[in-house]
Amino acid sequence: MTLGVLTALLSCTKEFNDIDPQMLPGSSFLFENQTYDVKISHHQVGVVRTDNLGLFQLGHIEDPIFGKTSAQYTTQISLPVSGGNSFGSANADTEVNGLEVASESGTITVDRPPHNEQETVTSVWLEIPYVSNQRDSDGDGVIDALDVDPNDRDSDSDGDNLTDYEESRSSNLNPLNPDTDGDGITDDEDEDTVHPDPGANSYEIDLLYGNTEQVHFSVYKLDYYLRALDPNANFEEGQAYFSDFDLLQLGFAPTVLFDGDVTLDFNEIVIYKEDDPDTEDKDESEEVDERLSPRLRIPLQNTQLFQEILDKEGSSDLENNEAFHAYFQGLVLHIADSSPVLMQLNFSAGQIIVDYDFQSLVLKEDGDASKQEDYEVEDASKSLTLSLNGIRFNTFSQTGVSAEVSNAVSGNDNQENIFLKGGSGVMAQIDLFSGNQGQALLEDLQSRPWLINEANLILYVDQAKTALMGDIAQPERLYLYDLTNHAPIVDYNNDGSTGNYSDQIKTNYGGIPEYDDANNIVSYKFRLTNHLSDLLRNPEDFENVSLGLSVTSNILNIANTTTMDDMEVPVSMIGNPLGTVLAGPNHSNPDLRLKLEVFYTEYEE
Ligand SMILES: [Ca+2]
Ligand SMILES: [Ca+2]
Ligand SMILES: [Ca+2]
Ligand SMILES: [Ca+2]
Repeated sequence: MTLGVLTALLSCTKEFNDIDPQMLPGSSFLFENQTYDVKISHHQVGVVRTDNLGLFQLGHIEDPIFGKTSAQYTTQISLPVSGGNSFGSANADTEVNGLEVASESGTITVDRPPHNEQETVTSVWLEIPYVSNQRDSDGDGVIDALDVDPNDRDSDSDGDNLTDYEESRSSNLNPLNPDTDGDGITDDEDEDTVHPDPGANSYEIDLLYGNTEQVHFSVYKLDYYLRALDPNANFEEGQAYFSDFDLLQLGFAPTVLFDGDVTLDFNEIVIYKEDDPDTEDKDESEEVDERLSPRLRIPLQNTQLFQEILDKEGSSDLENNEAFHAYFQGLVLHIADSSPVLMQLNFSAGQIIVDYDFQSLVLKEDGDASKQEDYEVEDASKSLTLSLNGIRFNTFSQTGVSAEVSNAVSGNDNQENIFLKGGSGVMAQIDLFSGNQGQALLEDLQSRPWLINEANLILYVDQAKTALMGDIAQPERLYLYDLTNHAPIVDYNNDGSTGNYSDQIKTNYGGIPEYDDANNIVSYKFRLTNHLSDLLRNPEDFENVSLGLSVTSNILNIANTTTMDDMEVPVSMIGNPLGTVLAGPNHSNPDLRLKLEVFYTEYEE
């Protein structure tokens, strides 16, 4: 090795500018790494379009850095795709006019008399599933959240000396209860255990933040028509709904459907069959009819409003959902200021279940369908299921933001930290090779015979700052993108890695947390190897674009939404309420400073 090569190797941790190009070797291959300064700036999202989010939020979280975030949810409700205009067993026309069916020969084969079914609402429930998962990494039948060792199939989560795997495979043992049948004899000693509920499922509840024990919940009926098309765009474009549109505060949601404390239950909901009086030797009410994933379940008052829907059977107001939205309009969901909880629920699977009794007209046993007197009235019950679909949007407020975040947003910071916060919060801009000096450096690099092996941005969490945020979770994914074109970078597009969970998707591109032993997030790493290669090797085709950095609720969602100030931002950022504080390029701890790190091979052309 020549002296020149040795000097170059020793210089490799210095700033690039410090290296005299004369010192670089002209022949042979060298594996090197360098770091380069980056520049950051911040953008406040503020008021933003929210009717196009993939994930919505409801409630409040507060921390001393980003202040208080509040979210309210407004939604239309929709009739079922079929049968939304007909209740009970007969439609409105049959109820009023009866039903006559003639055979081909002309004789009457069905002559059902007119009959009012008198559909009467008995209860109304609002149900919204929690976002939940059943991730079981080791496949031992115990979900990760409850598994004492989620990477060991032979773990023994309930400590009864039988492994999770063998207990899960047996139909009469519960891997999460050392005494499955509760007779005082543990499973390993018990020779005749019977599992009392062999079909039971466990779930991990995701995306609930804060105090999740009891929540003061309110549901209001909307008295405002959410139009689908924008009259200012000649009804050719969808109407945009923004995060400052608060129909509750404007007085357009006057009718209370629920207002009270709800104790949250995170267990699956088991619905049993009704006992059939005809089978005397069997109690069907002990048989499971349906198992539902854990969900928020709220009994709605003011059931008269839903009675009115049933009374409109056959009316044009129920003819299609366009008409129904004009008539029933929708709901506003609100969590009281006094409940420090923020929920992201599976609103698109939300529903209102209207249970009702009715008088069903049925043909007597061995009756003749062509004889009116052979029909009789029976008590019956059914439900109408309305979905929380149609136009829906979040209303946000963000108050009490700390001075350091405000200063960063207005550019009066010293690049000590990067502040990221979803919803109406803050995103960051990262510029590589910025300014005249950066441009000169970039041009110099473009002239060099380098093969880029890897280029990284490692974003360290400023744990001293995030500790101030208390127990609020840190974001589980960040998104780095081409801010100039509001599109993914090439490294994102080229990464085909995929799976059911965020940390299995686009793993090479990155943005996935690294955790320490205490399970705190240490850093997020992005690889932008292809981005940098393009920039250095094909400068005529690739511009040195600004990069955007934000939190994300779904790394696969690359759609954008618009702020009131006409800035485009990733929709997935608006759908994540969380925030974090990262070390900036000028952080007080030099080891944590954000730099562009490049590993390359130098070769002779
Ligand atoms: Ca497991
Ligand atoms: Ca295990
Ligand atoms: Ca066990
Ligand atoms: Ca037992």
